[in-house]
Amino acid sequence: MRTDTPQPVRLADYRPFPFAIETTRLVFDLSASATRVRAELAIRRVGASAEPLVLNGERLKLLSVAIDGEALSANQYAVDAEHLTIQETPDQFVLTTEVEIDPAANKALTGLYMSGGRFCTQCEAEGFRTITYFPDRPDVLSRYSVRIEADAGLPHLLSNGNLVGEGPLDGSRHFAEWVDPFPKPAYLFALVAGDLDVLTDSFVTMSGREVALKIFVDPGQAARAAYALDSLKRAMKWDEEAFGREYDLDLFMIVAVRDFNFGAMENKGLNIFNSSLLLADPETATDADFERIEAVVAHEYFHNWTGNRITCRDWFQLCLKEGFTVFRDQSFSADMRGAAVQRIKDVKALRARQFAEDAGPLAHPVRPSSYLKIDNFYTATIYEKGSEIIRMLKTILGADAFRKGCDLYFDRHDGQATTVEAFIACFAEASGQDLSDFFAWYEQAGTPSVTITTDYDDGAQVLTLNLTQSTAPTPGQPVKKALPIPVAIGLLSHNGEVLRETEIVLLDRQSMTVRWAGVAQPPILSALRGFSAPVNLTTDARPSDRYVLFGADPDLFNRWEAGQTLARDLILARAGGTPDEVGEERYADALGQALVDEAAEPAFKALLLGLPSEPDLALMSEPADPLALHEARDVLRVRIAVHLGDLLRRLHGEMQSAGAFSADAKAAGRRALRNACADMISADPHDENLSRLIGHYDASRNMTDMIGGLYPLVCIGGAAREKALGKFFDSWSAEPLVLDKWFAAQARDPNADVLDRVMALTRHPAFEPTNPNRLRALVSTFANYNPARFHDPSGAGYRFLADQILAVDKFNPMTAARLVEPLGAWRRYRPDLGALMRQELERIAAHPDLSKNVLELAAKSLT
Ligand code: B3K
Ligand code: ZN
Repeated sequence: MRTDTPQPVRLADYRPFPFAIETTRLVFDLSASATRVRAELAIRRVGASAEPLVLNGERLKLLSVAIDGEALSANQYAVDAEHLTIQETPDQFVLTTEVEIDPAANKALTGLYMSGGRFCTQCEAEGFRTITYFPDRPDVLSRYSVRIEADAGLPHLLSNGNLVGEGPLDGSRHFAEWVDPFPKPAYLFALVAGDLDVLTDSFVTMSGREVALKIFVDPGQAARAAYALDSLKRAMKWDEEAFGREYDLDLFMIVAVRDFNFGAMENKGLNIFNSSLLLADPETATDADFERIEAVVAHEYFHNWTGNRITCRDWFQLCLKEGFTVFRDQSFSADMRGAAVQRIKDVKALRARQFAEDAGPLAHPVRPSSYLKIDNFYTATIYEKGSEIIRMLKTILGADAFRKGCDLYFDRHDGQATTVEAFIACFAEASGQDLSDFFAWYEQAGTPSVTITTDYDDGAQVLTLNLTQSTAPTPGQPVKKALPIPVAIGLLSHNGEVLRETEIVLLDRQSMTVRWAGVAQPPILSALRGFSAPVNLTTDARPSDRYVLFGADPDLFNRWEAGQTLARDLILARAGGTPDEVGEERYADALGQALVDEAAEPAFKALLLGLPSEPDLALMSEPADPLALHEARDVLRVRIAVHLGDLLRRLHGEMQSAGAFSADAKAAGRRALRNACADMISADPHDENLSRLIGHYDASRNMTDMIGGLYPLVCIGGAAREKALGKFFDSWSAEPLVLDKWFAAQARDPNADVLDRVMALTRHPAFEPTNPNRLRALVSTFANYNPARFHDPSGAGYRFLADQILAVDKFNPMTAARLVEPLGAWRRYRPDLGALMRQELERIAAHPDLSKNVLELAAKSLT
């Protein structure tokens, strides 16, 4: 065990910083192992107190410190592992510090580090303190000017804002000078230096200003940035139209790097991206990659207003920028790709990640009230549930009042670091509605359960709806309040006609009753349309009602949902030992009918064909038995593959496109349906099907089709698997992003020998644990997406994960911590499995020298 007990940071302890940093001048003398950073901070005391100046700083070698040009002697300041403290300062002064840092040794990938021979930074949330001494907190905004000096072998020297000077220096060195006119918190600082190719374009904003756009990538990769550039321009235009937000600098830059702890970062004017979320062409990227790139490019761009121009007062307000920005990027994707399909995908992701988090030991409110490491709070709850809250706000207020509230927020808080309360106040004021109850959505953890029962009075033609809600206790919150839950409800007749259009019922107390008159015949309820609130819904619907919805609900989300619910109940029944064979056949029949519906888009049919995932099923059965769920799900797959064999083969053939590749949503939808058919066909691998799948894989000309062929062959196992994997490796071993897919396909392999194979892959020469993409492709994919094998009854899967966590924690705590969650769910599993999971968590928690990041999650998972 660690001997020191790290102290949590609490929202209740927030105090403004007693000094303003009016300007920040940084001079970087770059060198791989000994970079010098000089910082000149123009500081003014705010308020009357005589508090000392305390700056954050970690892993810095302090060379000098001076006030107004006078060097301080050792007794005038104090340095510990995390701070520089100066007890007595003038009220207004310039503080100059000089430090040395070692970017080449930085494998934590936070602060200034090296990736592929170039310098880059990641400062959110608390990386800036490993670059220089500074008040590293989001409410200290300062105007930055930056000078970078480096070897000429690093031709591009980039930072935030506008380039105001560059030129040669003595020897083989050169410099660049950058000025960012917008005050910003330190977490938005960025620097990149390296040999890069650039793809250039421009965008004319709504007020007629021309903005230069530049995307920097590895030499030779510029063509692969074209889709990101196109996405950026569409996002810039969309934000003007949908939110009235215009870009504000003359230059917008994005840089792609291979070694990055997460997806991307919205640094002012200089976004830095994980190359996996920026580089794409049809040969090496799948449609899912294209889709993610479009969404993440937009997300980071949208942060320019929701995050940068208006930032967070403290890190407890993280959802202020993240939840809102996810809502904005989801709305953008819905406009680009079709609202229903996008909504289904967003809800699938929400349930898989956020509902799981909310049901476990790491459940926390969208605005938490304490943390040990803020890095651990970049969670699905802050992001995805944070976005759902904004969506509900829009549903409750209506689009016009919502937009007025946004306008007021942008107007009132521009240039500030603010709070969730201030944000909600804008909507209350703009709409005239009292939103005080709504705020509980931010403060209460856990997924609410909503139950709706109905009573139809034939004679009076009245439908009575009884709605109730409850939320189970979560850690630290034993008693829950009722929340205002918008439930979108419509009615269908038994032959699928519309009886009543969608209406929002606001369930804002424990239980309520609604009476609808004029309902001319016994109705079928279509509730929670479009997934109008992030809740678990139970109704008194019978399977026959669900089949009506599955065949005819005009709300496509609920049509999909009806199919998922039917499939889920069949799988859970079989896993629980009470299979319903007749029901399974009926489901396969209904699915077949849905697949031939001419009116439905291929992208939607592809989603219908996907059965509930194993992790989702585990969440719905307690205690979960992953192997039983896997086997029961497989039985249903086989039944569908056999029952619908001809149809699946026909669709698989029809969806093949002969023409040139297009990345648009329509073409991607056809590929998705074809690949979903291939996946289902693989459940019945007789000779004809097998040769069809081999043909699919061998003939594939783009990565979507190739992965769509590879994975079914991996599932089938045997010689087909070995051959396909061998061919894939030989073709792509020089392409890191594609090789990640090779590792991931093997981590998802459902065959019984997979754990040994995954362990062997950690010794493969191409396995680089210091690269987060590669590590996640293998280890995280296995632990999260292969439950039947991860939960091996011997506990070997858990042991493997714990060993990986401990090994990675030595150099990259942030990434190690992200691997803890699959073990944290131990209470929800079969007791024998749960005990083995717990044992591994205990082994982790007892490890000496554990990082705060991993310690926080392991400890919370155990208590
Ligand atoms: N704001 C960053 C996330 C930073 C994560 C720090 N651990 C990317 C984003 O959400 O847009
Ligand atoms: Zn974000």
